[in-house]
Amino acid sequence: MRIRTFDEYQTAYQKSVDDPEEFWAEIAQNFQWRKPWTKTLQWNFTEPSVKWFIGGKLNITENCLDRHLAERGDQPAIIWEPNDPNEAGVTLTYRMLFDQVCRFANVLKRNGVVKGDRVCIYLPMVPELAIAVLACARIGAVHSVVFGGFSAQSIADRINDAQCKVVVTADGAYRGNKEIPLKSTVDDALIGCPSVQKVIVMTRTRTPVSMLKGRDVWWEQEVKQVTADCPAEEMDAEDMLFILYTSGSTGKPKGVVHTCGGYMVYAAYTFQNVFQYEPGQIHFCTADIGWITGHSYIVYGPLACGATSIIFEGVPTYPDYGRFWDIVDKYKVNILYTAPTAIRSLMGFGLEKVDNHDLSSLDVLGSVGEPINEEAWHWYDDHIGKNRCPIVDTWWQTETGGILISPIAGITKTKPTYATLPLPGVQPILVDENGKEIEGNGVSGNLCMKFPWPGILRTTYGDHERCRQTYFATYPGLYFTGDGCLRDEDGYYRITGRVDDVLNVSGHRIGTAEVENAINMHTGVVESAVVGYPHDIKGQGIYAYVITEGDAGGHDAELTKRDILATVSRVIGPIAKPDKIQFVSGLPKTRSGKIMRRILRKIAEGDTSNLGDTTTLLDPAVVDEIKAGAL
Ligand code: 7RM
Repeated sequence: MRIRTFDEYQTAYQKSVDDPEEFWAEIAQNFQWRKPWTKTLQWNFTEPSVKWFIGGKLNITENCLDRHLAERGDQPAIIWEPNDPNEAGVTLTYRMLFDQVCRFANVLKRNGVVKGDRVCIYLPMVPELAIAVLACARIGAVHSVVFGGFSAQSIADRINDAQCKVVVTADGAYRGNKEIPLKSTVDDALIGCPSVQKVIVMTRTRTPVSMLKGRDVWWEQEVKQVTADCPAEEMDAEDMLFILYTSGSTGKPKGVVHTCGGYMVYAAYTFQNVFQYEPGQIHFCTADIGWITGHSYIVYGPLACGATSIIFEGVPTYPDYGRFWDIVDKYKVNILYTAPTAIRSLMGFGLEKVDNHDLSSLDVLGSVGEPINEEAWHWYDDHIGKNRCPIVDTWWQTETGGILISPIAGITKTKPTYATLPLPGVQPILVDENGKEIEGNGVSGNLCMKFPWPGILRTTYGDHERCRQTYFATYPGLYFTGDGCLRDEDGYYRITGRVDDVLNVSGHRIGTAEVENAINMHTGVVESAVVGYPHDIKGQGIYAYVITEGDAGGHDAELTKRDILATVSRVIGPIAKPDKIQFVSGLPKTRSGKIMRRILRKIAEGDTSNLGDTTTLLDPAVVDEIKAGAL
């Protein structure tokens, strides 16, 4: 399963194209299956229907835990670094993690959870988050982790969409110098969530919380009532493992569904190969487990490979902007996997807090979540990797389950800002607007995939038609990523960003339609249009054009803006707050009523010299007004 040279990469790649079933069957042999599969792959991209390792039976936690006990039961599986560096951390060996997962799995059972039930997890970055995730997987319950930065309304939407039976949360969370109430947010959410029968609450901040009799129970008390004996549920390879909500260009976030067998094989294979993980290495992925990066490269991928994975509760700038380097130095981190936005924000503080740490343990640096600009790439390379650590710029999505296009550390020659080459099993294709393949090198187009890999999403929860429409209908026969892409003279891929109405703000994926809906819920707002604009640190910032009833540009415009931000925070969460709000009296629309976002994007970018063709506009005068008032 391990690629060691560029020749081996090329051989593996060729084989994965010539005989994908045989290629993935060999890799899947490296895992523990209760029963072997009878057919490796069945698929079509029209329904779509993709099934891997058909008939195979397994439990992913037997692969992430049980399997390692004999050989590395006493090796750390998880190292937890708290928000406050003066608080003691926690190290869980594989045996300890196994024990705690089994116990919490029994707690879930005690509270009525059975195979197939959905469990919503809303926790800070504490070991219990990984424990809760794995406990669900152990008993065949489907986890739906919701990032701690989402609002009560967003939690409620996700709980209702998946009809979750149980919620696992904490009293509160520490993030930098802030204390964030979690349970009270869950309480607000649950007013509109009739499917929820039980709430399991762990204590973290010990802030006072309301505990409803018959519904709310304490994590710590529950685990005392159970044994650590919990046999793993036998799962079909295509049984659902988890749902993870992600934003698209229209409507509410979709519940991306991943299944047990293919996801496991893909997360582990890509972890091992992209980062060239060696036994005993310490892996530090700075993402939150509330995003796919945390699912695949903090929890499942590393644990399936028997690695030691760091869970960091805090933020890169607390108590100071040297926190990442503290952690690298303290635990002798070998693999560091972070986002360009973090690199860009730390770059701005200079080298003082970098150079007073020993970073010599680092072997591999990873980047994920958004395009990495040349300057950040070089800063990472020069000052963190000291020009001796390969940088892997890993391109992938919630829907892909794992990394699709990336260098293999130390093996693929890197090129700043390029995700370079597809991993074995991945068959990218660039197409033009009409879906016609763009062949050859030195070209760009819309990035699609023409063949399934084991980690591809299977459906969007409760709405398969939406899955088909979103990913498989734009270009029949292809999976459409929503990203634009350039293929250079060497056949190297560079992702240029979304071509749809999805924003990437600090590596967080946010739909413009979602933000518009939230703004439109604000009193007095008639209509709004949201676009992205280049932001030095966040990658993209959110620019909102808002029409209000009456005169919003009057003396209380600033106050109204702050109120709108409060509404967006309440409806979606603080991560979706616009950076700029411009009040306008109209929006540039075509005669058929479509907002011309191209024009709004140009103005938000500060480039008003050439707005392109505006002849189809209903009222061209509105553009001059918007230009004049641009922020
Ligand atoms: C892993 C993750 C997916 C979107 C994707 C891209 C962008 C992710 C890179 C990247 C350029 C990268 N999942 N993206 N990685 N763009 N280079 N290395 O982020 O579902 O939250 O977002 O993120 O636009 O479509 S995600």
